[in-house]
Amino acid sequence: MTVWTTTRYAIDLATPRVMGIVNLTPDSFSDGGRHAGTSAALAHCERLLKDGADILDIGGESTRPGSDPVPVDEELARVLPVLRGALALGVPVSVDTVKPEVMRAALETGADIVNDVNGLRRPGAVEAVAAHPSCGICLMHMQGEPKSMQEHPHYDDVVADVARFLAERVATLAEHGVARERLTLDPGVGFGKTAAHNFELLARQRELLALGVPLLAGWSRKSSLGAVTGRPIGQRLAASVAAALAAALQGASVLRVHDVAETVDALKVWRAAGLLPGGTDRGSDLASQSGR
Ligand code: 7PM
Repeated sequence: MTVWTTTRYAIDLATPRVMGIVNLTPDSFSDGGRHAGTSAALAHCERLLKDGADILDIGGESTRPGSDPVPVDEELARVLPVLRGALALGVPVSVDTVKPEVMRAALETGADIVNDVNGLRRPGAVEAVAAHPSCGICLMHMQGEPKSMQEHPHYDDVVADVARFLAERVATLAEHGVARERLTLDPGVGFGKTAAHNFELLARQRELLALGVPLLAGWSRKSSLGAVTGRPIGQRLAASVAAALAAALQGASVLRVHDVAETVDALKVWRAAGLLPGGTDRGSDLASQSGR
């Protein structure tokens, strides 16, 4: 049985799990000030849980494609109040950050998982998670720096390059005493990659399973989906669900999504059809249902 060991929860990855995105950008929940922003963000967390999210991922927008970094104090002020509330909701809570200071404060507050799009490469980041006895960790691949990474992405073999990078990060964490059971690996859709690179990573995603660590995939609303559908970000729901299912079919254990309800329904249908590995707790209970 595959589990993802985190601070408070051993997450059963026998079936793909859904991680709901809680994006704490100034434009998301903050019109009305900091306190109102926190309440609105927590209401969104509760919505995602009703919709069937297994994990919540809270991000203060530290590293986004094309963006400037956010100061530590600002990121802490956005993330910590929501984290405190989310930790009371009964599911594992992840914090999306690249900053060791934010990692330490989040872990001190009780965060279950550190999700780092930079793969814990900032000085002190590995030490921040290694100092914790059991927090979960998502290590993502990114080529270049957020501000410029989409200018000229280049790979000899994108899957081999991503696999080599992730293997090196797993080895570094092992040297610092972090058990493999605490990790998931993420190919980093859209982080220093063209649409062709992203789709090659999806087509060949199973090759990354050879690393022996569960995979997390984040396709939700991303520009590669716009590239194939011609649709703007607000019209990528069907494309996002399709990509999440494809990632699950290709062996991803955790799907990071905005549209939790739709993704959960889609997974239920594929699970009922035997296209995905089992799972019972939040899955369909066919025996107790009528034939409609
Ligand atoms: C603007 C551009 C806002 C991009 C937000 C984003 C991932 C992640 C993000 C991912 C993991 C988004 C991204 N993407 N963490 N954080 N994997 N592990 O689309 O793909 O949410 S931020």
